[in-house]
Amino acid sequence: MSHHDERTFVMVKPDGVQRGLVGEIIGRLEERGLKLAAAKFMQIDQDLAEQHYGEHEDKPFFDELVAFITSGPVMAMVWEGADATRQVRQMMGTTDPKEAQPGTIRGDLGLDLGQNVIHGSDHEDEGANEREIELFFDEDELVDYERADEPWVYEDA
Ligand code: DAT
Ligand code: MG
Repeated sequence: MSHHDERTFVMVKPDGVQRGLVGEIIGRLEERGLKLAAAKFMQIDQDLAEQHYGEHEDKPFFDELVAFITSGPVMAMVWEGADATRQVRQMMGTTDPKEAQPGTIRGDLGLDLGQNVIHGSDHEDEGANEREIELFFDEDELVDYERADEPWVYEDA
């Protein structure tokens, strides 16, 4: 694995799907130079939602969070690239879109903490990216390939 093979789990949440933002979000990640490694348009069931948000099970907003993420289809994806987990988090902006910087996905596309458009693995939570990828995808669903522009994104590609 080269240094630009880090993978992270990204999901357009039900509000983003309903608002027609899937293409916009995929476009931003693609244009950055990140590489799509897997994608699944799906409906999350209760069990998967509770596992995915397990770290929040004791929070007062847990039930609301699970209800929201199961309320409609999501676009679950794996994106790959240098420092991918942290870079996607920076592109997402802070959790509350009202505090997120303009230029970020949440800062440009959202206004409500409970409907903040996108999920991305937390780079401050060691191994969260791999855990979340495993929860949503089988190993054989991850596609390994070269993007034609890689030498123009990475100097050492
Ligand atoms: P992030 O999605 O930025 O990783 P998180 O993991 O702390 O944020 O929380 C998961 C989701 O839960 C978040 O995207 C929106 C919701 N959430 C977080 N804090 C909340 C709060 N205080 N009240 C209601 N919903 C909250
Ligand atoms: Mg989180």
